[in-house]
Amino acid sequence: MMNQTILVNEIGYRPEDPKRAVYRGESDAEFSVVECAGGKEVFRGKADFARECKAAGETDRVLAFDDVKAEGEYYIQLGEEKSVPFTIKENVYGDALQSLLKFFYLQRCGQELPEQYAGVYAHPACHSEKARIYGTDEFIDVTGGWHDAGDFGRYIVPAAVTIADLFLAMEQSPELKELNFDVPVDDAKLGALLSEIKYEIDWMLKMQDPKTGEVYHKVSCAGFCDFFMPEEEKDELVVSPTSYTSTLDFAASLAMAVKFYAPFDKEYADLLANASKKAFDAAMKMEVKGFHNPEGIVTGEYGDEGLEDELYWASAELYRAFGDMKYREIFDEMAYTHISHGYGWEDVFSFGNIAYLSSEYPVDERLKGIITGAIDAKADYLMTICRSNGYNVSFNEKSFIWGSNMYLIQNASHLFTAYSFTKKEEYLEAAKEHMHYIFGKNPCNTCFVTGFGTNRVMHPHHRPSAAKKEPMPGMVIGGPDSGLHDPTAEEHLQGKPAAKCYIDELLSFSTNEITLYWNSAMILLMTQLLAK
Ligand code: G3I
Ligand code: 9MR
Ligand code: ZN
Repeated sequence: MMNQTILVNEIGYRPEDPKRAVYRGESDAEFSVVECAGGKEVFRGKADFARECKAAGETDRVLAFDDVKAEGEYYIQLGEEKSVPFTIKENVYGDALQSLLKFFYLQRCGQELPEQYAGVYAHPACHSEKARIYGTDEFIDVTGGWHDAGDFGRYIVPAAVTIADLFLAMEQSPELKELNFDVPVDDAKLGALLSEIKYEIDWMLKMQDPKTGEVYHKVSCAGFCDFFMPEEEKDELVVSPTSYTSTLDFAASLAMAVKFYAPFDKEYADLLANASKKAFDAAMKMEVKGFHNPEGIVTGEYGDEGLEDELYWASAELYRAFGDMKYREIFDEMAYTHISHGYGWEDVFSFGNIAYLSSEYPVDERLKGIITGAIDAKADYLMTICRSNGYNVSFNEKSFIWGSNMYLIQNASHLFTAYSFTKKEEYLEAAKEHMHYIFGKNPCNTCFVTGFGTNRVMHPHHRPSAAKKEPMPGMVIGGPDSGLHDPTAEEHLQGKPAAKCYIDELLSFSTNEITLYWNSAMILLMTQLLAK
């Protein structure tokens, strides 16, 4: 089914949203929108002009059917070709959002997950032993938190950007704090999401060296284990050395957390604030260098050579949270020198921009204008790419790197941010097309959120899914990577157009894995696009 010629958001559309399918066939016949039940044609239209899409190696035309608004199940037909069925209804994305949120609970480490909530992925507590501080005979308790991805490592840098996305999502849609998503809520007064994030933060706090305030980069076994359930990984846990990036990302993300927990637990919020400030001060004394795996440790590195952005983010975030001019002076100087964008684990400038623009403490108004101008300029650039292809998405041949779906999702969030102060409708519409891309309207003809759509991902690179031979639902897949960064991709994807360098195979970790921060990016985008 992965090579259909009519591509749609395989979950569906909200009644008032623009509705565009992509047609990559040759016929110039009219197309119809047909009710699944009974086969009644409810709309007829024509494909628009042909667009060459080099990134996908195809010629695409757009099928617009905005006028179809009545709630129901439909498919599109053009000649002999049919799309998969899709739904039109107001809360069409509700199940997907809840599943994307439940994923964090299902990634919990150090706790038994009962069958009542975890179904086939239920397991006894895992990784409950103390971990060796690398190169010493000292062992510390770093239990808890969420497994990072398809592996069982727990890493501070991705953890920080994950909770940052979720905090921004709750700022965008405060009702997210009240949403239930079929998980046990540890602290009812917090609500499900803040309670779930606290499980991650409580682990992060254990990763801060109480003496120096520096933050250990990760805890994992020395290498990646086989494809079994987490409690079966019995090798010694090792806490890797502290790093500049983990210490600053820790400081920034905990500074964000303070305002969310303060209304419920002042003491806990103060603890977060002190940990954040202590980490920031510690980072100011650290050597500015990226993390590299120490000898004998070969799990995920999250190494990073661009090191401005972490200080850029942390200084803005701590200024927003605490108002001390020492933070703003650092940010102002950096921003006047160089403004950039990025929300990924490697590039966190955008978190800094948003923190500065959202600050209630006084900021440099001229700088604020420069930042919003830079955001709009980047959005304008992204639109030049969107307009060039039938998917109306900001991808070109160079876009398909490891975790490309996240970068496309974050481009959409960038477009939404720019829309929020420019009100340029084209930005909002293109941002929605990126969501449609993830849910199936893409050159791979795949719904990139497990458990949803018709053309589903069945073999994600995710150890519990592999162990149970059942893809865990609600996980955003990394997507095409034209760098062919794993042996399976190298074997099967040679010569494919960049946008089609994806394979639904367990061992293709560079195209078919899942991570905390791919889910959190999607949750942020969905709350931005679905806000009332
Ligand atoms: O940013 C550059 C880009 O400028 C350049 O054009 C492109 C060329 O290929 O490379 C880009 O860098 C890539 C980077 O991802 C983009 O974020 C690197 O090549 C690529 O090696 C790097 O891959 C990372 C991967 O770990 C290997 O380090 C992924 O981002 C990251 O998501 C992934 O994270 C892993 C953890 O280590 C372990 N847990 C699973 C998790 C997901 O796969
Ligand atoms: O499963 C690991 C995945 O989480 C990482 O993203 C990936 C790259 O670091 O490595 C995967 O582990 C593979 C290892 O790198 C090489 N041997 C096979 C492992 C399982 O695919
Ligand atoms: Zn675990």
